[in-house]
Amino acid sequence: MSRNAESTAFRSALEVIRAVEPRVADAIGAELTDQRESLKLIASENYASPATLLAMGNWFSDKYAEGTVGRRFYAGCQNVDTVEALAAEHARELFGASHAYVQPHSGIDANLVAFWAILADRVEAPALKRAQARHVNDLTEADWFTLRRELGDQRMLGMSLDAGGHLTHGFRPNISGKMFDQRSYGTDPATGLIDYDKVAAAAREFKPLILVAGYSAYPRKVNFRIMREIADSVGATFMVDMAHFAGLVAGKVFTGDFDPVPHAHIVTTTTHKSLRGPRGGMVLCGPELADQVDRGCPMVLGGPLPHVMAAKAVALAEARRPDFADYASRIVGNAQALAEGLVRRGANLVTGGTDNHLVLIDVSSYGLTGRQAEQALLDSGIVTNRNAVPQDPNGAWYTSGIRIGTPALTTRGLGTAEMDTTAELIHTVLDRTAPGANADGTPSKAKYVLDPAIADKVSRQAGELLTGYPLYPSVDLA
Ligand code: DSN
Repeated sequence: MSRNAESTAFRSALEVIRAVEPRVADAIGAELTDQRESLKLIASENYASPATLLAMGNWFSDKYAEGTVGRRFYAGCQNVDTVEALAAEHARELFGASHAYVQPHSGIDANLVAFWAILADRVEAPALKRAQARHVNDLTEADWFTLRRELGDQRMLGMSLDAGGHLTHGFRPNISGKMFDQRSYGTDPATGLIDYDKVAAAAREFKPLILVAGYSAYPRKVNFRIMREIADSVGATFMVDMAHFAGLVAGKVFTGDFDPVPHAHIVTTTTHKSLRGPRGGMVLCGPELADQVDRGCPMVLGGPLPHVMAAKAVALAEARRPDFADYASRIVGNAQALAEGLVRRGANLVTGGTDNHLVLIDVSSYGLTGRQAEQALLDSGIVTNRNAVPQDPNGAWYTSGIRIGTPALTTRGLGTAEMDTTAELIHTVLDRTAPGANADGTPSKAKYVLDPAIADKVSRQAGELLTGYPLYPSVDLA
């Protein structure tokens, strides 16, 4: 696609928007400038292609399409059928899955679809059978009461939040924690790694209906073959949330025991992280759960977003191209170079390094909380996010960690040499930042002291690093 065509498309779109609400057009333009100028190291973010972005901005947004391909509750869905079928086909081919459901609007939605598909299969279907009913509407009041109790009385075992698990894997502030009786498995305090024997022991003791694997802040691979064996040994359904590392699975960096698709009963993901698609979710499964998964809407989802499904189809088609595998392997090479650069300069990393796209720095060795470090880095033009580390004494708000990831910078084209420079910039900021104090002199977990001259210098250096790697070089809004 020519630079001209993409520039014209985005410029024209902004002109049309500006005619109605110029402040929105300005904010869209400003967002591009901000993204172009910052060293984005947020592990869960990326830059979708112009084709993916443009596929979302159109009249598909106007269409209701509850139901599934060829079986809708609304008329006139033939074009939505086309894009939904295409997105699902690309997903199946890309991941080697027998079934793909591309309607979830986000990762939490994908997880809810999976949880309720499992509950429908493991709890509701047997209850219907026992009552000799075909549909929940056919149950007596008493049987319905019993079933509702049973649905709300199931167990889930997932990775603990401070070991890198995700809020949607059964934690109380999230709906999943209110639905399930949840227990967590953590990581070995000495190595920071998952201890599979301990997971197996926890599964034997707790006997969960669902064993969940997947993470948002664990810098290593997970052996899904072993996790499946553990699930099978206690009769649990094995679910993997691969939202963070779907791009590494798609790009065949995670294969064999580390590819969740052949091992899990059901796999969920977002489409916008390392997979580099539009914001959204997706569920993959085998034939046993396919019918239940397809009931995601209206079970827990509103009408599908056809414009986003169109963009999913485009992004998944991109991920099937051979250059995506190269991209995925560069993500990991860059994360490892970043980790090595940080360790060489004295940083303390959870597990000492990384096998995937993310690195977790324990900033307590710099005398800082995650919150202080996050802000000091932001002042210096480096965008990261604070994150708890295992057994974090500062909890989930202040934290003791900084999570950094390489999918976005790798999309821009930065390589291992630039990652070493990035490590130098991060280390400089953390090393030169001191914890601050409250007005009464007590230590603060949020305030910090960083010489503005250092922040400015690092900011300039970060900008220089990016000049060789323009973001959306095909898009000129001037
Ligand atoms: N917000 C995403 C992340 O940063 O990991 C997942 O919820």
